[in-house]
Amino acid sequence: MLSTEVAIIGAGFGGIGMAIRLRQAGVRDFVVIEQAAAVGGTWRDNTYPGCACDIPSHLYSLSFAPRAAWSRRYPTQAEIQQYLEDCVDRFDLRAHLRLGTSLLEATFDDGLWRLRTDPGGDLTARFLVLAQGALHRPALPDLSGLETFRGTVFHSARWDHGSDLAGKRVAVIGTGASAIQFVPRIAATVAGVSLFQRTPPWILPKNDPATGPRQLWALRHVPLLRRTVRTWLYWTHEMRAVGFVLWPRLLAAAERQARSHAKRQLTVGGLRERMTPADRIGCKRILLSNDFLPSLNRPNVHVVTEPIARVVPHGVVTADGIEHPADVLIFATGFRATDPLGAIQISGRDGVTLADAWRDGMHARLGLAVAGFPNLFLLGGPNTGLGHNSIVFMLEAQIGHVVRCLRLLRRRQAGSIEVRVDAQAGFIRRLDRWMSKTVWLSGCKSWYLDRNGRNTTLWPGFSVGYWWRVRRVSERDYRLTGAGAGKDGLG
Ligand code: N01
Repeated sequence: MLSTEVAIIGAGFGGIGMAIRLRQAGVRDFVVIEQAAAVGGTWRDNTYPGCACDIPSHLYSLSFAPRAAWSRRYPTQAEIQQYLEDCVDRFDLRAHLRLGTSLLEATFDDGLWRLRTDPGGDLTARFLVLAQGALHRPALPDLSGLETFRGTVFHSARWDHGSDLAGKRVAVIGTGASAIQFVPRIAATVAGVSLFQRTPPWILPKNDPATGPRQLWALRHVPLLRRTVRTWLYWTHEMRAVGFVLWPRLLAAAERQARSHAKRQLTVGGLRERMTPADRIGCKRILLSNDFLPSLNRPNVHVVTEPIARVVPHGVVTADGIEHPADVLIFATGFRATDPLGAIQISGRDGVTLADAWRDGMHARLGLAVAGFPNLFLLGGPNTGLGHNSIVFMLEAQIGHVVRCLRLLRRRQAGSIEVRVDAQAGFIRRLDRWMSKTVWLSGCKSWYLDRNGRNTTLWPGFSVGYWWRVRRVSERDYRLTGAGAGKDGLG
């Protein structure tokens, strides 16, 4: 059986960032297990037309792997994917990658994680880092009659590039972050779009200028400028947390801006009413777009707000009995963010599985560690997503914490590290208290909430506050046991 010091699951921002930091800490014995054939995570999966990020490029990248040559303010999917591929080469990570390999099961036994993968058989690791993130399992609504549909069906995160949409009647379900990006791109070539909207999103303008040649030159040659831009972007985004987590009423100004954006952009009668959300801005993710609302004015685009009753062989029937003909059905219905593990079975100390521990919803101390699961770390775990700033900042803070945990173990010559039950319980109590003040619990239904209505996805505070909490590892919070047998690095 093969053995390694650290097994990282997932090769998105979290997994690649962890691998870079391990190498920089002198650890050479680690593998990155990735089910797909390439790195990139959600940015590899989402290849739909117009896919781009809504956090600026210089902030949506690893601080320890800066890149000057971003083509515009907000990175496109292709650029982010290329950036992560470049990171693999720049930090010499290729030999550590096990692409096309799925983790099926991991069991903590006798101080080691025993992993079963497909293909690849068995592997043992002292430490297991789950870095799959939350946006990798497409959510597909259970629509009656779907199996009878005769046309092409796919999810926006599994875009069927072999299917030519030109001249087709396309039904799109959902008006979230993905749909608002691809609908304007396909609207001009398809025969028609029926856009099924359950609740409308709040949309703000996207100020997305291309990077000019002089700017590019300066960013390439003046590293201090790049760092200053990043710092400026970080703090201007961070300030927005005041409205999200402390005083949602402060978001009223953003709501006014979104209303006037819609008023300017929607010219067809009745659309403004249908596109005005009833919930408070920020309760669901705020979207940025300059071209989505104008695309709804097109004569071949129809916003359908009547609930879907069923799918029939050649279309979608709404509750009012109207059939909306379709040749292609695209689900833009998001991800199973509150159930990221799927069928992967993680069994900790005493044989308890993570699915059991999370039966009433996901929880982890600081989103990083779960009591009963020694030597297991989560990146992008429960309650570490952000509504206002870059997730990459949170991932970097977590990666730093994991390296500090490994260093502590090495210093204490211990074999395993596990978060204490009381430290975890105290944290969850505080988290729920902080969460109760946030805009995300102001009454809307969103993918941030689990089936019990608990927000298990977002951090209910400032990201700098998160960084402050994870910057140190304390033995008050973690229990160290056993004798260490580490092989390399972290001296
Ligand atoms: O998914 P979503 P997404 N019947 O969950 C609707 C990141 N991301 O793929 O709002 C009918 O936002 C649902 O309706 P409602 C980003 O974090 C980022 O677009 O629940 N409709 C909603 O309209 C984002 O938040 C970027 O009422 C149904 C839509 O489907 C996250 O990924 C780009 C339905 C789902 O929207 C997910 O985005 C893309 C049903 N049964 C993604 N079920 C950027 O950085 C769901 N809906 C720009």
